[in-house]
Amino acid sequence: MKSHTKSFDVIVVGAGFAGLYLIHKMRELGLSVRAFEKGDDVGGTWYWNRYPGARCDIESVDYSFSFDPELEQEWEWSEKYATQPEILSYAQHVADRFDLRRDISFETAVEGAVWDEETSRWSVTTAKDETVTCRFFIMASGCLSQPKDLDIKGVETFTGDIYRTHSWPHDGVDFSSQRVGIIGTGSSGIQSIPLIAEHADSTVVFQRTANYAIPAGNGPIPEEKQDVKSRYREYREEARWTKGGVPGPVGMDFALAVPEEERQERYEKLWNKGIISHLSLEFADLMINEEANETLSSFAREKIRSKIEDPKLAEILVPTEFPICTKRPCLDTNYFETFNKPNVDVVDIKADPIVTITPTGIATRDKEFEFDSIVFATGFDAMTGALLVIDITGRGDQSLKEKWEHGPLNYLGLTVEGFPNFFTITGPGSPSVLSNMILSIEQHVEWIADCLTYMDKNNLETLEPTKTAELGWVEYGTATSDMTLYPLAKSWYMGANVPGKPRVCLPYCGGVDAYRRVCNDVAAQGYLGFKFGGPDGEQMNDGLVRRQQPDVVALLELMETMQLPPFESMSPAEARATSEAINAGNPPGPEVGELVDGKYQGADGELDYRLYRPKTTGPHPVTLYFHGGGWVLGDHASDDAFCRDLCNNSNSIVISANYRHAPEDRFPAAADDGFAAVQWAAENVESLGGIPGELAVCGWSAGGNIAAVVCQLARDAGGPAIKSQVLITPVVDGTDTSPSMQENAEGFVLTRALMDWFWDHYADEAERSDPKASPLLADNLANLPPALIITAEFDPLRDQGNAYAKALFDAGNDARCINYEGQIHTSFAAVGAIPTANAARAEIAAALKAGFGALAAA
Ligand code: NA7
Repeated sequence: MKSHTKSFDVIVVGAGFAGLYLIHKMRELGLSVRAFEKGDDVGGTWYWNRYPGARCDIESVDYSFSFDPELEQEWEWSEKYATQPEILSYAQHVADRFDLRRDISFETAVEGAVWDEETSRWSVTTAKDETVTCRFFIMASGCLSQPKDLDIKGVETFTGDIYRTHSWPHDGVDFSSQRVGIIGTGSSGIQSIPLIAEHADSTVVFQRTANYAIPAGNGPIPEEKQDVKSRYREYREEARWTKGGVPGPVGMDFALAVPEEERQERYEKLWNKGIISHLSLEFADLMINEEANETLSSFAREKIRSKIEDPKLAEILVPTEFPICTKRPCLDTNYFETFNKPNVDVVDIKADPIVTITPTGIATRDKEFEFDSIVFATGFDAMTGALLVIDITGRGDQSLKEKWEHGPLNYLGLTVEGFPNFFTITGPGSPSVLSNMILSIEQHVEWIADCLTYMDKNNLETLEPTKTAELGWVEYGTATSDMTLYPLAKSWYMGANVPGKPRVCLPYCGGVDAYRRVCNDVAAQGYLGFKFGGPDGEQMNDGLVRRQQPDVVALLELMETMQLPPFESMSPAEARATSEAINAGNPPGPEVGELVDGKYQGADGELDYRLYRPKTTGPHPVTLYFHGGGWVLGDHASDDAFCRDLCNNSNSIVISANYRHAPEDRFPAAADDGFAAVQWAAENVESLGGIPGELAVCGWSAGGNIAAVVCQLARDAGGPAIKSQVLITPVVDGTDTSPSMQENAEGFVLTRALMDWFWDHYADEAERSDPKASPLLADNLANLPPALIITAEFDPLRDQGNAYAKALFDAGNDARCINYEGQIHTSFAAVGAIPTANAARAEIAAALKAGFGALAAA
């Protein structure tokens, strides 16, 4: 690569693990590199945080570099969880081994950086008043390195000693014979309190929020990891494709679907393993469903309670304010047990707030405490603090601080629009703190190195994300975190620990595997979402790397790994068996008031139905529901979770009525059964617990087809009266060749080939233009019930759904269509699996409610 010798090709801020690997990697590319480091040695976090008990909460065999097999082999970790001194000496060893120190300026803080449009270079100034320039400016300044301000009144008046966990004296502190007050019960507090209390005369902990901590079970490297060096290559590769960057089991089943006893057994094992990155992965719903999470939270609470002798102290120390894992869970060694000592106490400062720090100690509202030392373990201005403390100015004099006033806007957590040739390692918007940091650091550094190589090969000088890509990524990140429980905690993940900080979920919550796929896809598509500058002018490669909603992406990725043969290659019997097997793995829906299975008289014999009754007092209106499955698959119970959800949300009795299936019973059997079902429901409404006259129809996919057809048949037959129709991604036109049919022909779950297969089983070509098969093609579309039609952006049936709504509207009906961006054909019925479709489900329920009369609404 070309090297600019007058200044540097690359300037790096920080000489922690990210900075160290960057220096090594940039050198490999033949670039000149200089790192600036505030401390007087390498190590970053592990240089500064020297408080007693400081350890990593990721196992040492995982929390280590993978880029050099020799380094991997020569280094020996002594414990499951390495101590701060051991990790620091590992960082020092890496620096020595690769001779990295010669490219680091120690004790030199970077204060500002300005992009120079003329020269296309960054001008970087340090606290030592030097100015250096570079082509690429890379922040490797850490996610938890900028301490939170000491935001407690009176700190400066205290005449004893003040210690802060993040900048602990290098020679240690002797607390013997001292009265010590400690503020903060995050990881730093929980790790240090037992050791401080071991030596101090008395210890008082000031706790604002009780925290979850699981026993670390530290000791020698666990048996199952002892041979890891002999299989490190495969082990590391496995780690790269996990959620948190640590190999381990991932539960595909749901906590709420498992018997209590089995759940407790699994939690017990999980607890004893002492690995925080495995906690939230035990079941698929732990981080997306509060009720599911509560099963683990309450298990943890009981474990914690059992360690504390004094029930009054237990009331204070047992965490209740947030779902487990929505704040980073801590690993502890004798933390809760420490409070059983007579000289250790805890003050609940939510009940008895700190009023001020005094010259001699801490005054709460109710009491004065005297201390020789106060320890602050109050945390960090996480993820953005260390980036914004430096005055970084991009194009058009815009500062990063201004740009991020309402939260960090960036692309992939790596690059920022308006800030060319600027990278952030493990920045907000990347998995960073929700992952094994060293693994994520390696991924970022290697991605940047590949990107710079690409630029070099293509004679490109500058790179910067486009506005579209940046906004798309921020929205994608928000949609991802909104699906989870993370926003429920007042955590530093959410920026909630720093007063005035924008409340956004800072890390990307989709996992390092999904994130790595995104970054790889961006690169594979010629750095999609970036614009490049160079001697040949600007090159723009605008676009969104992920166009579907994050949960849809996850589902599609999962299906890809399952490598299922397409339904259309199967016989109907095989397709039904496969569909049932898939259905069995779906999350269970919510509880309803009552569930009744029964039979009704279809057009040609008895058929099954399943009735879902709301928990509220009846009578209720009735929603007659028709399941999806292309007239071939499914039955009255196959959309169970969706029907439960619909019942609760619409406060109506939902009756899922089965109909005869093709190819055994072809057109118009399903439509005729649908009409028989609506007649039966209307006639039996009172005995079913419904309100006479309050009947709506709803259906998904082929069920949407039946619901639409039934409305036309009921109109033509002069009844029964139907209050409204809600058609979810319905099939309404068997002759459709619209753009959506073509754009989505190859994807997404419902393909064109599959739709053709369904039609072939259901109806002959000639029959497909019959309005009983294709309601859109009816001559008369007037006088139909009010309609809501739900369509999905990535559904072959999108345009026909939209066309039906328009045709109904044009014929004088109350009809509307809502197209949901980023959704696919199967999104809406997938309750629990596709939470981004919750808004659509709420809309469906609201439409049904609105269609029912005032009596029903009451
Ligand atoms: P954390 O996890 O942010 O913990 C900080 C603790 O300090 C937490 O208990 C806070 O209570 C408490 N705190 C912060 N400000 C105050 C004030 N003003 N008054 C009282 N208490 C306060 O930081 P750590 O250093 O422990 O750990 C950071 C990460 O490092 C950790 O997650 C691991 O990944 C490693 P709150 O919970 O906000 O009510």
